[in-house]
Amino acid sequence: MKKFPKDFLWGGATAANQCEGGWNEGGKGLAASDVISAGSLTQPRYITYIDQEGNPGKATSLHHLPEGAKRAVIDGCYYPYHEAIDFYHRYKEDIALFAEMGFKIFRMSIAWTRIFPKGIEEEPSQEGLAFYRNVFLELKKYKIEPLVTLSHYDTPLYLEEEFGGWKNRKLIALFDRYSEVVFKEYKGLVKYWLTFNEINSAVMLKDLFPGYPAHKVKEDFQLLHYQLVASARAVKRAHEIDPNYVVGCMLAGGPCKYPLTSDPKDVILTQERIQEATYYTGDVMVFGEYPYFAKRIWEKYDVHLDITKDDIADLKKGVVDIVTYSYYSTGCVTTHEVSERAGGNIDMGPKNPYLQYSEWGWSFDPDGLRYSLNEYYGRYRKPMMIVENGLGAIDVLEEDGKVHDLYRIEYVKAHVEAMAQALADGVDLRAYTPWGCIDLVSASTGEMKKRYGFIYVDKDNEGKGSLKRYRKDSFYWYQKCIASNGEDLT
Ligand code: BGP
Repeated sequence: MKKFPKDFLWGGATAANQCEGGWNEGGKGLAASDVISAGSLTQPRYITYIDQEGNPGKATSLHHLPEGAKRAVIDGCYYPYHEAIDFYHRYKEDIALFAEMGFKIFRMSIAWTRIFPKGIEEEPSQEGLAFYRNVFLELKKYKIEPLVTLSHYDTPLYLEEEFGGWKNRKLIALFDRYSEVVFKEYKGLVKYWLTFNEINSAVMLKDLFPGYPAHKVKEDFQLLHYQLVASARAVKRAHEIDPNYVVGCMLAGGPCKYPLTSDPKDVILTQERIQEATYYTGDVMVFGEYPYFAKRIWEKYDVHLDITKDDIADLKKGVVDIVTYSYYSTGCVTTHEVSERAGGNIDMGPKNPYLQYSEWGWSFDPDGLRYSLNEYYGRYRKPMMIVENGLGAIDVLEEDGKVHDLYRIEYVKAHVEAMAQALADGVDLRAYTPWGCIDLVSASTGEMKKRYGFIYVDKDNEGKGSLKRYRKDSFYWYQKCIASNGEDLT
């Protein structure tokens, strides 16, 4: 099997809202994610609000808020992101643990609201800038490269409420100011950047929620367009500020859909779904223009994009340097009737009879990683990074402080082997940052018990616990994997 390149970047990934906490500290403004409650596999997370009469209420993201209601933090509701795992105060301890595992790279995001609390200020918050500077300096101490996402499901709440979020073209300019500030501020401390986390997920809601309204589908394509322009502008600006900056797109999943049957109708539908969900977005970011099949998609959903000449020029100029994506599992597509559906944060379609599924219904498919790496690389021919991957599972902290997470070791091992195979295939793969390298709050369910980490954090779904960190068995396994550059996987 092909060896990993000598300078392969092993590490782990997190996002500000899911791990930092300190939601109202250091001058931070409210993010849209700060008003989302906890949920579970069976119970959705709610957005909380105060209505016109001042009464508190809650609604799922699919429902309209009552006329005049404003999203807000309400009494008596538990918000898992408010404290999360308190990385805000414990980052030194956590980074020391990452260093102990041998990390070469650490993926994290900047909370826009720490830099511009509402998103509209003229001047950035010095306190917010100082926080990330200190985190980067701490990483530097251990020679760990930061890989920084500018926007990881974390838009300032003010922009959502007053501007309608990314449905409004004005956000492009505001994002431009934010990205310019951080690119200038952290020059010399950061080399690798990602613009929007899982940017293509914006147009995947229609597949995930049956009955998703047609007007929302149109809105989603429009807001994705504004994000694509904002992303392209950020790439251009990054290169102007520092030609050494390496900026990537970050896509949700890969072309990871299989036809459920060999019925050509299933094959065609699978191809269409991959084009819609993945290549529609990826092609813009890599080739600088919408793909040939975009017109078909716009016609299908009756989308009339607000797209200007300047947008077209910006997209052309802001093509990414690297292609990165999150990979957890694969899905199936069929035109036939099926009963059992797979789980996931994006539509995974019917269950695949050849795969095993986690407690949250996500499939275990390391071959899909090799397959998707080849598919992406074959199309884009840019250096690749796997910036999320992992198994969300329930762990048991034993009385002696140990966590025997063999299932996680097996999952990661199989995916490391798949990456080695993709390297042998000739894919130019540069980095691997498994998701939630330290336990953090689940994005889909808001739970703590859905854990991904090599480091256990003592905290439960209700927010109780000492927040103490423990090394799981997988911690030592990954340490050995990194030390041997992916050769010792025992
Ligand atoms: C991705 C998100 C992450 C992360 C991950 C795992 O879609 O980029 O933020 O949370 O999925 O999902 P979950 O936390 O729902 O298990």
